[in-house]
Amino acid sequence: MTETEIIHENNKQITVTEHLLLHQKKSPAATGMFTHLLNDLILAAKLISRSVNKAGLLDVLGGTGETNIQGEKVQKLDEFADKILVHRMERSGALCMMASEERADIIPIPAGFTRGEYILIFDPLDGSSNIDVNINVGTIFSILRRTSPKDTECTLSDILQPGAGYVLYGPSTMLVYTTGLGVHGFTLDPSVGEFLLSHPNMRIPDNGNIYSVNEGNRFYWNEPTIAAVDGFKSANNPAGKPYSLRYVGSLVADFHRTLQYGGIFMYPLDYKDPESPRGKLRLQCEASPMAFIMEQAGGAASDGSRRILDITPKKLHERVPLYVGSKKDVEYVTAHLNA
Ligand code: AFP
Repeated sequence: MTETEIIHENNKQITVTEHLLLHQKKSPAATGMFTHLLNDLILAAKLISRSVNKAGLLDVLGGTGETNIQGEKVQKLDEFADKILVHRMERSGALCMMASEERADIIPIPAGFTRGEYILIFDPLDGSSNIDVNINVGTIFSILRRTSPKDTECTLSDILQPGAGYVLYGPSTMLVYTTGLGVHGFTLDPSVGEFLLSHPNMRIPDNGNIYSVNEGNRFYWNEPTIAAVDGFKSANNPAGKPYSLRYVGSLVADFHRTLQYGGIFMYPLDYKDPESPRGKLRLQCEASPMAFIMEQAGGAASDGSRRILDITPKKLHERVPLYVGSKKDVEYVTAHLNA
């Protein structure tokens, strides 16, 4: 029986660790370090999931009173998730550095811990302003591999991206990841504490019938953006009829729906600051991992003129506009933006 047949035969019983090992076998040069790294990350995700699930019962709701590097209010669970990830991952032995959406600078691996060749960039709890009202939040991660020699300082220009994924803390907790061999989704079975394969080989339809955007920002958009969004409400679009609008305001939730049903999620360029129009979402810890996943599932991701995965970051916490989803829907928007 082939590996794929084994997965399909027993897919409800395959744990994420078994799945990772099956994929590891497909890369003869693999040392197992990447699998080890993902396993540590999965444990951190389970710990975060446990606290998110009990958020209303523990003293973890509300803000810390602090503001992060993005100028956003830090929620107690943001801080908790960030600490869990840093604590676990600095001990993994697989990383040479990390970066978190919650921290201004890169996070070095402290002296005394084994260093590896990977870089982990994460948003520990995306959508955290939704926690207090019990709406889905998620952890997003991107795994880069250093391209510079091992005995030199690790920098953010080390940009090979062998893996990306997210954990969605929703009615059930789901892990969705790619290592460049398709996109696979796992659901946490709390009774056994394991993520089990529930969504093998996820594919997005070529076009959908849902658009997702914060239309409250319309006043700050340029004309091409308004024309594209209005197009989704007309019959002049890839589906040939008006789309439905869905917007949670948690990227992981909006992205996960888009990945499964098709359509498009957008956070367009806006002119809130007329001197410097920009997108809201962070390139390295939000746009880039989601773009990798979306392309692996057969979709597309653009900043309006460039493929997200072709953008070389100029600094940590760089923001970009994001148009991600079904190929035809993304092309439809970028055609408006570049007309
Ligand atoms: P928070 O983590 O501050 O809730 O921000 C969430 C987010 O980065 C992303 O998850 C959403 O898609 C986006 O912001 C929502 O932004 P708006 O509230 O401006 O629509």
